[in-house]
Amino acid sequence: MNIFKSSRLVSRSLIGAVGLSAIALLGSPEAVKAADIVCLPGVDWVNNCDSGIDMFASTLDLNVNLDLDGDGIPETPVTLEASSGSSKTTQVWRGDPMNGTLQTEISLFLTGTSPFGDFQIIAGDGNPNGINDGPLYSEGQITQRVDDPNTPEDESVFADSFFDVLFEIQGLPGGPIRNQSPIRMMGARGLAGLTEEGPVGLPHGPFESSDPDCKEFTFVTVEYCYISNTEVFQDQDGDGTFETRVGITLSEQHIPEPIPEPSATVSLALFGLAGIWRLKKKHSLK
Ligand SMILES: [Ca+2]
Ligand SMILES: [Ca+2]
Ligand SMILES: [Ca+2]
Ligand SMILES: [Ca+2]
Repeated sequence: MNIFKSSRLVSRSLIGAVGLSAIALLGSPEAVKAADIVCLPGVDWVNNCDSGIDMFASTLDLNVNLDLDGDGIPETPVTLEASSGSSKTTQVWRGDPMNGTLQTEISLFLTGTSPFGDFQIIAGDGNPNGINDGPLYSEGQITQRVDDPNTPEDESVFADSFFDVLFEIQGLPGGPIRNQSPIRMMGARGLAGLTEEGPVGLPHGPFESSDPDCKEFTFVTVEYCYISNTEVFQDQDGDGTFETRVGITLSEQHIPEPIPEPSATVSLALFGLAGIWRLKKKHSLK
């Protein structure tokens, strides 16, 4: 009786394991082959994840309202689409797990073309190591979810993640701009594990954001969104502190981007947005 019970348990576990492997194989995009899984998916995965650094390509969509005439009132909305191309210039350090939480630090360098010309976005202190090494230090957390027994799915296979980001944008009129208060970029899906390319290459949880400015990208693994306004400043007297308010952010979305095919889709979408902006500008000048 006992033997029968335990053998049934074993076969159930085996079926479960085989089933999961089959799902993993079927559900895994090609990117998984290129990027090794470093934090294996499964229940309580965060606590089984060793520290390391993930490197990936990414795309950023930032809308900012600038005060170009200096009257204290932002009047010029600008869409800034930045990308690393296929370069893995976005890096995330993650520490060892502590009670279901990983400390993280992000560092990125992205470029794009705005109505004012080429621009660059830098975020983080440039040294992703969990230590504050400079004025743009940007930290975050990955936190294991707890299962809600009232829902059919096991939420403990997912983790929440966010980054508190300080950035600098170079190439806009009047010099570089920075935020003084970090913006919190929230993951719009539950993370199901990590590869050496961070969240890229693994299927994660369903898209959860109800924010209309947070766009769902079906070909990527997770979207990070923020819509609350954050003021941006310039260092107009050149003393190294950014004290002059020159605008306010309207929305921001950051996408770890699988490569190579989907980048073409993004480029097309960005080209379309840039075209719309130019048309609007042309129209408003008349
Ligand atoms: Ca103004
Ligand atoms: Ca650092
Ligand atoms: Ca549940
Ligand atoms: Ca200054």
